[in-house]
Amino acid sequence: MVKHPIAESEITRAIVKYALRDLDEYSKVDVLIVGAGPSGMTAAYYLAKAGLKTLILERRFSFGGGIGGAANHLLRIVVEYPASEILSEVGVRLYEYGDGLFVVDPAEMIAKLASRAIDAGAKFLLGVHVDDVVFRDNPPRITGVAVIWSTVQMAGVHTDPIFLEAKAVVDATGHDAEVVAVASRKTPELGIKLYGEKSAYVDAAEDLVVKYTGKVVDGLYVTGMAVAAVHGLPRMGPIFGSMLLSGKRVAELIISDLKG
Ligand code: 48H
Repeated sequence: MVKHPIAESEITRAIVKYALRDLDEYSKVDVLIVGAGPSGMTAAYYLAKAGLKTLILERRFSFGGGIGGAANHLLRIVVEYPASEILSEVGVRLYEYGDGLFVVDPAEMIAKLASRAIDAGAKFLLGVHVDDVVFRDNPPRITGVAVIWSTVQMAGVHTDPIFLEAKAVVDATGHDAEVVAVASRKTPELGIKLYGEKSAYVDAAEDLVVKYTGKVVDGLYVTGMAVAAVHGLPRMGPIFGSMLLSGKRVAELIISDLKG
């Protein structure tokens, strides 16, 4: 039973109580993923499923990254075998086209990847922009990220960030590899080099992105399109198999590094 009249101040107190509890609880996690696109959400699903405390930070107020824009606004995307198995696992319906290619509804893919990651235990924070990393030397490594609210970042006003710590940070920010880029630019002693994404070559890109998925420096891993940016690999357009396989691969590597 709702107690009437509902006091405005109680709504505020309820929000503050749980929002601050979240920041307290998730200020230090096992794995912190930046970006809730296909690779980040797939990684979050497998990491959380393996029992790792997993936080995913997304600067928009929505999930999905590049999935929703689909193929030049034609509202379908393509996934090939065996990445299609990942979508089957999370309950996304596949429409067989032939030659191992499947057509997928992007809205269904966004909803089901996000919901399965959350059900597995991953925590999403939306509207959070990652603008820097936290590092240590001797040995050089990444130990966390600096965040500000996206609205503050968009307003162009300066505020100092807050810091979140993690045993592993995953750059799943897509084409610009924003986390690796800032680490490389601001902390050259980490020895990180960005080669920049190449033009389209679908068949090569799909294999190479998965192959090069992994650790960039201790504590920092890369998945999805950010792999192409870091390692100078071709793009692949609206076929999403490598994004899913890369998310799964980065999760497997981190699970092995953290749990042995
Ligand atoms: C917080 C951030 C920040 C930040 C970015 O672009 P995405 O969908 O990334 P992937 O790699 O999982 O998938 C790429 C795919 O969508 C794609 O673009 C393909 C396959 N292109 C091929 C081609 O040839 O063009 O998602 C990245 C997410 C987005 O939601 C961003 O808003 C978010 O990361 N993000 N979040 N802090 N600094 N930077």
